[in-house]
Amino acid sequence: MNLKLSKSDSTALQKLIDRRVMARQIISTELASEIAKLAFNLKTQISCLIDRQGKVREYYIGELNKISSVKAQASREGLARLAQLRLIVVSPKKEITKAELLFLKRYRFDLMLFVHADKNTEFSSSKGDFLGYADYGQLCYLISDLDERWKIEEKQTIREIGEINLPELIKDIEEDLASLAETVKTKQKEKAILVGLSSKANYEDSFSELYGLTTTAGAEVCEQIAQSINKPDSRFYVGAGKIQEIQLIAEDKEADLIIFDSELTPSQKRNIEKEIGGRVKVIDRTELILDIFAQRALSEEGKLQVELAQLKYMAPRLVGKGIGLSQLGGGIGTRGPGETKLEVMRRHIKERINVLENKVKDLSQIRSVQRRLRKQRQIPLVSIAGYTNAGKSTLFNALTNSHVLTENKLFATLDPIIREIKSPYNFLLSDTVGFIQDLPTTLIDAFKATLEEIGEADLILTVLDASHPNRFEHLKVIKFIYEQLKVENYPELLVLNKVDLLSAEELDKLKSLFPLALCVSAENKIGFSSLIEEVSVKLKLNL
Ligand SMILES: Nc1nc2c(ncn2[C@@H]2O[C@H](COP(=O)(O)OP(=O)(O)OP(=O)(O)O)[C@@H](O)[C@H]2O)c(=O)[nH]1
Ligand SMILES: [Mg+2]
Repeated sequence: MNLKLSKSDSTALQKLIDRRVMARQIISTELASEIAKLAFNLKTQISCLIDRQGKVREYYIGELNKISSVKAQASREGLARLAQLRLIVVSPKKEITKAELLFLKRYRFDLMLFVHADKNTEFSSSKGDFLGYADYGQLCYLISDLDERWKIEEKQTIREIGEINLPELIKDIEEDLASLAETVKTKQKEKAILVGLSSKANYEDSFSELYGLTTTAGAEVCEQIAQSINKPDSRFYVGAGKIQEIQLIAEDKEADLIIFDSELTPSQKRNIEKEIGGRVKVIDRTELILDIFAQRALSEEGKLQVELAQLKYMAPRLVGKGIGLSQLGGGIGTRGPGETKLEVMRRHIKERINVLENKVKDLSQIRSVQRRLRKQRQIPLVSIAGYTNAGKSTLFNALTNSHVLTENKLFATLDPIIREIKSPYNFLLSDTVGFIQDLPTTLIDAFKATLEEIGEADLILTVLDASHPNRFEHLKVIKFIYEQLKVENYPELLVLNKVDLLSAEELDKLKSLFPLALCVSAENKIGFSSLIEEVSVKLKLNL
């Protein structure tokens, strides 16, 4: 800030340094009016921090934009703790701004006092209590109400404020906040802000899918932010200005997580964390998917594969960092079967990746032996594949009388399962992990052993949720992943599921688009006999 200080102003400013007020007083009327006079004359805002002993620690001239001397104190555990400092904002402007209230929250000041600096005042004069330039004061402090978060008291004259018993007030505030810390401890869900670019191809679908992924992972979405720039910014993914905005929103909404709708490059992630980091975690779509997988992996094999995928994702992002990942705290993006192992440094991670890769190779071998045995028995294998949440497991359960978990959530199934179907034609049916657009390549890699199952099939049943608004997109993604798994030329049957949710008209339209497809409702067991018949015919032809 470039202020042209007159000699007398600068002497006045000098005199303010190292001032004290009584420890039991928020501010003395003298100090308040001295600062107010200066603020009024300079037409600028002057703020200061006073500690609990009453010593003025620091002054800030101009709008507050950074308080570098104080560490933000916003960990959830520290909710009842205050900064032991009060913030006094003396300004010619009439009202407190949101930005200042956010400072109160971010640094958890004991309280904030806003003093209106004015000469020809109506407020305090009308009360017969005008002290030079300090017109009225307004107290603000944090409260336990989760929706309000702070209380702004009615305007008071500075003399009235000077008479408040500060230690008692702080005690009341701390007691109130302690109750909040208890509430928050029992409140489990993390709050997430989703960030995407509206220039991304079909970004709305991608966004709504990200929403589904977020809730599946167990967080709640508190805000969605889309920016329209042509291509991702190489430094921050979104524009630099947008990052500031996101930070403010995150603070305002008390978000725990910011989730980016694409995979971030290692440097983008580092830059964003530098700007926004601290209390909020920054993760991308890939990490979110990895987290869901980590939560869902039950079998040894599944856990192994998830850990491998997580490590492979993290390895390049640890370059030069060398910090324990445990420092990120718990929750989405940090969970995983290998959580304790994730604390080892880069070098160890590399070693671990090697070990895991070998184990996965072993698994592949075991699976291929099993497959060979199956082949010897001459029982054909039919693999169910398709987009996540299409109803694959529901179909599997209905056909095999099993009870694999089915859920209206993404990635309910992770571990492959195979059952035999005896009548009328003997074959094996397998259910496995679903697909999703932008399925992280690290995951495809790590889940090779699982997905190879599809590659061994004599017939693939591609299950499509025919009622989904993005069904055609889903089909494209499925084909794309088939290509990656090199199974695109395999014998295949398209199964249009959830037809119970379609109108007769829509169903006819789909039937004419896909004349060879089988229409079923896995949930209502509709269309099964033609499905089984068609499977039998195909298998006989292929064997
Ligand atoms: N209305 C209707 N809902 C269905 C039908 N089939 C499955 N569902 C529902 O769709 C949701 C997903 O079913 P799942 O069988 O878990 O889907 P999935 O393809 O195995 O999903 P992931 O394992 O997560 O990849 C569940 O809520 C099912 O109840 C159907 O034919 N009609
Ligand atoms: Mg499933």
